[in-house]
Amino acid sequence: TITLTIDGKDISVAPGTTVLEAARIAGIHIPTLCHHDDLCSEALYSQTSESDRPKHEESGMLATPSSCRLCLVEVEGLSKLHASCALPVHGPMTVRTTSAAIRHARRDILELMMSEHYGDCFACARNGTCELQKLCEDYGVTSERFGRPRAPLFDKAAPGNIIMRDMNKCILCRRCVRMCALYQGVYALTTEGRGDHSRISTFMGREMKDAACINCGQCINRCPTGALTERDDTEAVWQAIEDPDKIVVIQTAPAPRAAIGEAFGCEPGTALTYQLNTALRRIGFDKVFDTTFSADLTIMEEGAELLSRLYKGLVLKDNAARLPQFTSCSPGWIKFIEHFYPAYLPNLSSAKSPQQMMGAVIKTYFAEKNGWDPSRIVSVSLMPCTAKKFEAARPEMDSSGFRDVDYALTTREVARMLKQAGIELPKLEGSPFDDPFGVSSGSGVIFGATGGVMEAALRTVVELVTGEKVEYLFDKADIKPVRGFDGVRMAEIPITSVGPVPKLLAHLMPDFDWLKGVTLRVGLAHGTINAMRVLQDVAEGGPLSTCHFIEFMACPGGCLGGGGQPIPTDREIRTARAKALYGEDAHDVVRKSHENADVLRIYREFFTEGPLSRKSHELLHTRYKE
Ligand code: HC1
Repeated sequence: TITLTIDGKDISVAPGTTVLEAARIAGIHIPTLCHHDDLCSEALYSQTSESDRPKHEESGMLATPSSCRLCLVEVEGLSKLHASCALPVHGPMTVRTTSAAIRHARRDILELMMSEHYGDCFACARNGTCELQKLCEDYGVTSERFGRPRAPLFDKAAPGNIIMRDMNKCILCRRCVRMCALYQGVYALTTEGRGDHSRISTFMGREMKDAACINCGQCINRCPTGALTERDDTEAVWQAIEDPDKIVVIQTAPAPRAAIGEAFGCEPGTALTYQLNTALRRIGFDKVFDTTFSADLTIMEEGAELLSRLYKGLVLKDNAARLPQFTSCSPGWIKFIEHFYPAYLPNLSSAKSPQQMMGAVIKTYFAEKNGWDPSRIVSVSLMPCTAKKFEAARPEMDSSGFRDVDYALTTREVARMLKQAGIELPKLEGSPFDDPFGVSSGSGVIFGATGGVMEAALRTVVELVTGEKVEYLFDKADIKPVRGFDGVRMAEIPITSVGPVPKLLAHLMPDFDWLKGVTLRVGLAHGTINAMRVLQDVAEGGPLSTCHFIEFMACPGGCLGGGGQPIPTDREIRTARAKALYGEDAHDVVRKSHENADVLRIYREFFTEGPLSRKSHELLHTRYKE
């Protein structure tokens, strides 16, 4: 290691560490708009594969682009100011991060940025969370020394996009480009032009809706300004709430409950599940349902599908039953496989996502139970995800004769609605979810973290097959081998004994004897660049090709790191949110999907022929085409 001194503090770092990173390690803040903790060299080292590294190094993608120049520092013995993100530590150095010259230079840079920044801060979705706005405030940028554009320089995104780009607010930091390439492997965004003519664009300058974008929103979550935002659906939802003829219901996904507090000043990882219910009723929703109920329903259908595929493949030798089965609840992942790996579409579970399953049973089972006309119901979802807007609008998602979900709102949009209503969320009393979708299991809650869907599926499948409590194999039903944040993971669960086939699955197979002695192999990937690695491994007959079931989540960390979550989101924040979800699971009375009383009731009252029956196929399953 090398020891350097920053602002009088000695710090030992590995050679090659940048001065900016060394300062961060020492807890010394240096302002920057192009660096992001998810895109620092350490994070990227674990994120990029060895084979990809030379390609990324050559394109300069791995290094902070050093484009904003705000991280200027003074180094003893060197005459000028230096951008600390581009200054590697190669020997003992003495660095100052603050001085009159540094402050003036930073203010000059901010004033120059503002001279090209067209946009009304008050009308911007990032007002209050904009990093540029914050720095202008910190550095006293109050004048328009170099002027301001009086008219937009670029057109705004056309209607129809889910990811909205406003290049009038772009500061060319390239966080979005690097995130899309290095974490998602999608390359929907690129930098075009040189020097003064540089701009962030897409292939052939297409609108995002026409580019090979998966709508994951990871670019939005890294953007320092309002140049990237999601389509705002809040006004349409307010209108529905105001309409006396409409019954407006909302379902809340697992991940937002562990994150929405951040928008109200809470520490990351503060779970506000029940306060959120109270708040949503207060702003006018008629019913608040728990998406974790339909996550449990998904596990019943997807678990039954896995057993059915295994039976057809291993016993009936039916090659049409494609293995490994892939999870299908992450809409960014679905779009990724549709765009880039369509040959693997038959591997996708046909189960709709919990969002869509909930939508389908709201407008059928729930409407029937209450004697309500489904055309009067407006079904809204609170999701951590921008791609859920795309999923809700997919043409496949209306098998009940109505759209399963009418509006998918992100965590940020709902936080904004609550603020517009003057609600101080953390101060509210909690209240329960509404019947008949109010019971959740811990399994449904952990869906929001990478590995959660797999853990939920294993708790149920292992118990249904063996007839024994999964606790025999895993202490407290915590299936730790599938947890964690490694980008690609694998785990094995041996089936040493089998029980009789439960009544709910009796129409699918006569017995489980064929499973005795089988070792269930499962895989996991989060961030679509890791999904790509898994698919390549499967294609090449590598270890993951021997898996029976693989969970894929488009966003780093799973839904808790979704592109619709509060900004900022980084590794530390994802870890805190995961802790909150696993904490809620650990304290839940019901922790397994097949023990959820509301799920068992819907199979008694509505899907009476069980999972994978004609009716469940019609409402709870779908097919994705090339
Ligand atoms: Fe997710 Fe899912 S967990 S996809 O990550 O399967 O968005 O939170 O709601 O649908 O339950 C997202 C989260 C979410 C669905 C569930």
